[in-house]
Amino acid sequence: MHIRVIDSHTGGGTTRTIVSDVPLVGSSVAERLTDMQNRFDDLRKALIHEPRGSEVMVGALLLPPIDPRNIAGVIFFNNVGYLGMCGHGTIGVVETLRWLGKLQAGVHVLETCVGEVQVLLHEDRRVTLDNVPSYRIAKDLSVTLSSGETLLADIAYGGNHFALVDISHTDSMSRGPNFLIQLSTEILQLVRHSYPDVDHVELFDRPSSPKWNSRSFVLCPGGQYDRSPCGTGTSAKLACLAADDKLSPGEIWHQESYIGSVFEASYQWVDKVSKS
Ligand code: PYC
Repeated sequence: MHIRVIDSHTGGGTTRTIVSDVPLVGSSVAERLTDMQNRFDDLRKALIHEPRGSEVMVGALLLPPIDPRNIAGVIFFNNVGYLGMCGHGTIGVVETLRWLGKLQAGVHVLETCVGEVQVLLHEDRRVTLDNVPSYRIAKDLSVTLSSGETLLADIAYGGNHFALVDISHTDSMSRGPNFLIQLSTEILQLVRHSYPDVDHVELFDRPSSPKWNSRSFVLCPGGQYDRSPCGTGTSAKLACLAADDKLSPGEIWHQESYIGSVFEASYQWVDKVSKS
């Protein structure tokens, strides 16, 4: 079987887009995802695992759209399974479609297994995306580590489920990625007792420059960290800031990644009832 893929790069995050046809069945992207899990999971592993891939990579399988007005369907995956949505991956897919000559500047809609995502390809090749509705689920969950230290986690959804933890009162961010992976993995295991859907952890510290609002370290489900600022994680962060009245609708938030790349984000209320 010959599979054609195109790799792209979004603020440090790699996206491997499969552009060959994979004959999935289903009348929604979620149903096609189930078909992929049942019949083509070896393809996911072959494309993302070494020696062809790497654990830091996100894969994106392009599908014909269900609604012909949309540009494509997309299933995101990584080294251990499937993602509801992926912000850096969406930007990578848009750039790949542009590079293939299949997308012009303007507004387009991609179908993901958690809903439609509107994307704007700018004339200068920047990409803006309007993510699925995001919301906070819980505030200030106490998480006591084996060291005895207690941290507070917010639980929020931004296309994936996140535990968000402020570590700016500690020196953790300066202790290197191995330490941060260990810390966030322990937080993940503790949080999942109460919130089993959570599969990403975001640690927040002060930014490296006063131009940005915050710097994050994001643990992904496969045990690696996101090199990009994490689009779905940034949406989860904005949901928490909105719920706490710390950011106004339309106000810009600059989220810096662990490696120093930056996403610019803002929000609008869809349904204020979801505020917790
Ligand atoms: O950008 O949303 C994102 C993302 C999720 C996992 C890795 N990147």
